[in-house]
Amino acid sequence: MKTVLSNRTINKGMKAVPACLFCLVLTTFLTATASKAAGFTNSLGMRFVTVSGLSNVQFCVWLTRVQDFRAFVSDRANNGGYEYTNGTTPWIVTSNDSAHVTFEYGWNNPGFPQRDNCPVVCVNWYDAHAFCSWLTRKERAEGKIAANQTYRLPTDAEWSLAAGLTGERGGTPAEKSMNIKDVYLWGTDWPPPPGAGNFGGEEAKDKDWYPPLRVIAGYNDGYPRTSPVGRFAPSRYGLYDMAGNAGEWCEDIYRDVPHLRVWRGSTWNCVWPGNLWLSTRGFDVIDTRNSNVGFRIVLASGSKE
Ligand SMILES: [Ca+2]
Ligand SMILES: [Ca+2]
Repeated sequence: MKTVLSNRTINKGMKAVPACLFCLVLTTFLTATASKAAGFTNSLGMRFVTVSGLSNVQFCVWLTRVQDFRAFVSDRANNGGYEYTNGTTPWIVTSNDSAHVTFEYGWNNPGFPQRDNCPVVCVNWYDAHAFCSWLTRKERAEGKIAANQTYRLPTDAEWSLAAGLTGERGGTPAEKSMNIKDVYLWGTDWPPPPGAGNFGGEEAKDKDWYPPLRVIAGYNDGYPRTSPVGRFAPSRYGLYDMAGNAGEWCEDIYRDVPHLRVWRGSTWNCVWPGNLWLSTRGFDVIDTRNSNVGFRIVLASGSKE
């Protein structure tokens, strides 16, 4: 990880009996409002909540899990011919070091054991898009979501808002990266307080860890690689793993070349304070698969894409 994190370097509706048209309209409005506030659970059991300042987007509280991605890969009749081995071979990250390996590795074998409820990793930006397209088609057909609702990756700006990061300056994600210093998801303390997230703590230094690399002294989260989603303190909006566990692809170009895409939210192998600042962006080539990067999806309204 260099400046930035590059793996190469480094609830129910209301019930009422309306007595008039006004009451009917009001009841409908309140029901919709209550449902939205309570969140939405999709056909895969992924839970979505609203974020202050984003009226048309709901964020999944979890990173996309292995079990979610498996549902996509397994649905051969409807997944658009998704073929994992058409992409680049994956990078298996052992710490801040990484190695290119064969297709023996991948989303279902990232070089360490994965539980079904751990975040899927070794997925590139195209894989994440293919998952979103599949899920949108599937749930529109099932009537689970409306015709104007779409699953997609968050934008870089949406991700910042969801993380509670405001006041950023700069145009591109590259210009914004690391501009707000020493601000973490949990505040400004270093090292992280217990239970803050899954990072490169003392538990990470096992036989596969790159020997010269330090870990976060005095911090032990119990998970040397990925951890099941939802195990650590959530953000103010109830989103889990916004710091640590797996990195999260976003829609945006990192800077002026289209093949470099942003990812946010730090990873299980982050050990340097700057890597955990909320303003810090990661980036990678669009077809890169890393064992520390996955994705979080949003449900957007107002698009018929
Ligand atoms: Ca850890
Ligand atoms: Ca994360």
